[in-house]
Amino acid sequence: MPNEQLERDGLAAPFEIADKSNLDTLCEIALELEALQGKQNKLARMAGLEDQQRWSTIINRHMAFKPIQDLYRDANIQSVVADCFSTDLVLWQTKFFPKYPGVGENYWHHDRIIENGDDPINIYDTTNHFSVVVALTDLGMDDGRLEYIKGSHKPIEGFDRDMPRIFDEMPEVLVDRITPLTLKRGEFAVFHSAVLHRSLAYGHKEEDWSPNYFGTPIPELRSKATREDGRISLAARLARKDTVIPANSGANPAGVFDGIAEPMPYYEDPAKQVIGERSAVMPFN
Ligand SMILES: O=C(O)CCC(=O)C(=O)O
Ligand SMILES: [Fe+2]
Repeated sequence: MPNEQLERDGLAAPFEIADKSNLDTLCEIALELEALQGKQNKLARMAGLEDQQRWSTIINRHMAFKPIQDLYRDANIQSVVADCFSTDLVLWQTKFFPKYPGVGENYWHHDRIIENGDDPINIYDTTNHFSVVVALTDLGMDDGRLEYIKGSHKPIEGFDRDMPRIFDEMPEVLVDRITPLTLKRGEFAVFHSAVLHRSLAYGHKEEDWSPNYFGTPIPELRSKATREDGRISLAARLARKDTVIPANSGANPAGVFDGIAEPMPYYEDPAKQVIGERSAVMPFN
């Protein structure tokens, strides 16, 4: 049965997962992976690799961590996705979004990152690219809240969609469509991946917020925040089964399909993560 909200707004929510028993474990996985990345990035900086700051540890860990797979087998996620988008889908990307005091915003963007192989993005095709976002903790108004542009899965008069995937200034014509998406722990939303959305800097009060306002990371606040202070969402991207997923978008950052390689080697292309030259011998004198 078509979901009226999804048809109209491009997004449907809130739904509730059937089994919440894994939520704390999922948070723990996200936080440990993020902490690991922080350490790796610090070491990369100390090695002079300023331009090699990565966030690969929090992307595509569903092959390595069974609780993530179990989440996507949840009876309610399965039935809502099947009702809304039908079956024969693949999950090709997952990403944790941990935020706590001092963490900045995620700019306006859409999740239609790929089309089919190298094909150009076909933004208004509503048959094939979908997103699911699950609240692993409450995602409230002040918790780095998510917002989306109602109806942006369809052409909107006066809005030219020929623009970068990520941008910071919402065109005036769309400002009155900005809609908060708040979710309680264990709730989830589904949306057409073309729907424009963002999340605010953590801790912004609504009265401090105005369209086109963007917070920046505040390192002093961030370093004081404890892991329990924040919020975490987990986003997944789905595509029709026969979609050709480009190798660098749908890869396990650890290398092989179900690998858990920690720490992560800093390779541009995970497919190159085959250790060929092992020798540690270098000229001495
Ligand atoms: O939760 C967030 O901060 C961002 C989520 C997001 O961009 C997504 O669900 O695709
Ligand atoms: Fe997104």
